[in-house]
Amino acid sequence: MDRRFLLQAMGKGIGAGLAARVTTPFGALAQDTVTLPFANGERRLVRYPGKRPLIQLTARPPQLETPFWVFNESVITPNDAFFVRYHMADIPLSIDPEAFRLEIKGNVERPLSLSLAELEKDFEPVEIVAVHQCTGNSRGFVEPRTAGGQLGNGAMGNARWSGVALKSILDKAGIKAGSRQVSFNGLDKPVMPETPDFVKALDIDHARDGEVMIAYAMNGEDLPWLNGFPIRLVVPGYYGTYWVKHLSEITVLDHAFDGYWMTTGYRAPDNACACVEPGQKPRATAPVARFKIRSFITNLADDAKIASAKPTLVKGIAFDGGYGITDVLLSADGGQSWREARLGEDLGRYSFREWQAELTLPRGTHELMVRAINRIGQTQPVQPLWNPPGYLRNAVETVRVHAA
Ligand SMILES: Nc1nc2c(c(=O)[nH]1)N[C@H]1C(S)=C(S)[C@@H](COP(=O)(O)O)O[C@H]1N2
Ligand SMILES: [Mo]
Repeated sequence: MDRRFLLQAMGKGIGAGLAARVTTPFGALAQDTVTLPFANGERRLVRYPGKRPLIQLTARPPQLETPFWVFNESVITPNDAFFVRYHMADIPLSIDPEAFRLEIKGNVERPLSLSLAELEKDFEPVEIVAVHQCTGNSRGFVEPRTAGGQLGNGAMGNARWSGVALKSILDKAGIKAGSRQVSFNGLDKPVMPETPDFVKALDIDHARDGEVMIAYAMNGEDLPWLNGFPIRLVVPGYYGTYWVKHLSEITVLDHAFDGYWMTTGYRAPDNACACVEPGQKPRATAPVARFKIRSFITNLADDAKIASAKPTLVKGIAFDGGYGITDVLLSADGGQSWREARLGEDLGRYSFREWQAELTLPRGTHELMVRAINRIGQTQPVQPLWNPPGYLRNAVETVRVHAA
């Protein structure tokens, strides 16, 4: 791939956005927009370099959401369909892979400056299938509504990530005693000097748990530009805010990192449900952490027409914070009775888990509900939970179908 060419294309793509025509399993879209099922849900479908037409939330910075039908096509989300989220409009438009260096510094014995070639050759490669999901995924459905990107359910995806364990790199640098956190910075920058740079931090034990990784490939290819080329942090089971893109600086700290994106941004109520009564303020907050458990029906959209009195295939996906999905349950009677779905192939406890079932329904309109259960007994609430930033949505999902 010729990076410089890509960059020129990016320069043109940003802001301008190439509108596109797409065909979906739910019918051809004759126009260049989709309407997400909530107020002010109309969005353009826009094609960025390296991406198929995706749902555009903002142009500066680029924020793109995956059309939901993509999740019905494969358990792995294709790179060109994967969602994109940035906070800073000054995203890198030129990276020379030869000159690129990852710096490891701070409270370490031996500061390192690693080239991409060294990352790939000097450390043992690791691989994991893991869901990546924005903390604000599905915010558009939150009632009462909250400020922030009004996303449908497409700010998530599942990929096979290849790279090196962060632990191997930290071991090579030699963490000094008394280290508490590790911070991560990427090449993107704020446009205004007042805006705090996007920097995230993990506790030292989490950073060296052997699972957190620095990925240089996604689904067997270079990371797409907009997903963090040439390397990004992958924090399995944790909300996407920690998955720093275009990762260029790792700093070991002997104190808790006090940057805006840890102390103010991406915090949720510090209680068991990470929720408060709608409209209330939490007494205390904590940085968001592991994914709440979720499950979705992917092959039937709202108002789908199905045949009555004979089996209809219902299929979808489930995932959680990494404990592992043990059951997926479906209800067609408002949650009074639930029947078990069959789970598909197990690609690891951080992956989407496919499931399917056949339901035979009488004539009429039915609300199909899906919920998942994981190894530690977590499941979704039927009534959605609420918090001021509209984070962590995981209510039981419902799809209305008409059987005739
Ligand atoms: N450098 C950088 N990394 C970042 C961000 C960012 O703004 N800049 N946003 C974070 C957030 S909130 C999310 S949800 C994910 C989005 O990753 P994606 O664009 O690959 O889907 O990146 C994370 N890493
Ligand atoms: Mo996010």
